[in-house]
Amino acid sequence: MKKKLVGVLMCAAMTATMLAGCGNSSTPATTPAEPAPAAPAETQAAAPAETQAAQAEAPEASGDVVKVGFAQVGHESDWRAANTKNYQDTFSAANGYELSFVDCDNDHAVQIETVRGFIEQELDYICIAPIQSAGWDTVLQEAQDAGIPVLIVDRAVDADASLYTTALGCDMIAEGETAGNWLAEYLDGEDANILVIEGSVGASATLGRTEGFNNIVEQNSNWTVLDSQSGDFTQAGGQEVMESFIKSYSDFNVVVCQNDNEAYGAMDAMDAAGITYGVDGDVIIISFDATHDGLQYTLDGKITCNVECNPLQAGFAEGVVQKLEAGEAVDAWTLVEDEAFVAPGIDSDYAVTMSQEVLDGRAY
Ligand code: GZL
Ligand code: ZN
Repeated sequence: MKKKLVGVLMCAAMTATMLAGCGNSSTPATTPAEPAPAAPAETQAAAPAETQAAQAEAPEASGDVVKVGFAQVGHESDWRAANTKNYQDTFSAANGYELSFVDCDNDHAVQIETVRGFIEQELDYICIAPIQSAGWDTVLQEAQDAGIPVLIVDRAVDADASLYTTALGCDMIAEGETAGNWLAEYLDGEDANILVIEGSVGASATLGRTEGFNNIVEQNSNWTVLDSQSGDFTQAGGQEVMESFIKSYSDFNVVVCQNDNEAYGAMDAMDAAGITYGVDGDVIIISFDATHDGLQYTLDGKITCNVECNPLQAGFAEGVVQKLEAGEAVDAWTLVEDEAFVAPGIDSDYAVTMSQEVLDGRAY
């Protein structure tokens, strides 16, 4: 089961240093702050081999304020907005931080330069949610040479684990396999003609979900993936790709959307084309993220299966910072656990059946 981060309502005046970035998100006036959870429990070995990260040099105490830079992917989805808010709530002035937050607008070059800017400012810690997995070795080496601990958060980088202090996030391959395993359970031997709306090109979330789902496709000889194109994790992208799919294919019965915003766009496109979907429709929609609106559509039976990826990850990042501040070693990898949800009336070994109570109990 997903670890529950018990939210403690602590309204705190929020100030944060915002650096010019394409889409700076506003800093909420007062928001409930998530307490840092207890240090992440020993986690199952995942992506990089489980090794105790080299104990990074705890930075010179910069007074009592800890300066943290966060190079965020962008503002492409509801999931991203929840993730951003969680970091701003956690690394707040009230909690003893000065957060330099930059929205890198899904632009890898901007993100690399943002990290270089953090290095020049000699921040105490740098968090990076990498837009893409490739192209990180050089700037990670620069941060290491500058003695600044780097936390790779949410998504993964395709770089040697010795180049950063720790990584944390969900297991995207497992998410893709959960979607596939649920589909096999639900179809119960029926044929599947599948269209996939992928996430942003080169993002580990895209690569992992695609790999995981295809692992299950390979186990089902009567399944065909008709096409797979990137919708860039946006609603507009999902609609555009679905519109092009509808022009090219007429015999599909499954659409896999690699996040909720793409699913909303795909539903708009199918509505316009008179194609029915959901538990009472012709097309099964599988989505990822399980954001509030995504789960509302799942509760309504429009999205049949929604695989969660928990955006409330800042507490884990703060746990790492606190341990480093105390001079303690940190885990090289922290898995953020998640689960899956299915429409009412569906029993599954792989997912929780949605109800209003489940929706009301969600933290985001
Ligand atoms: C997943 C995250 C993905 C979400 C999308 O951890 O990186 O990026 O699934 C977001 O909604 O755009
Ligand atoms: Zn933008």
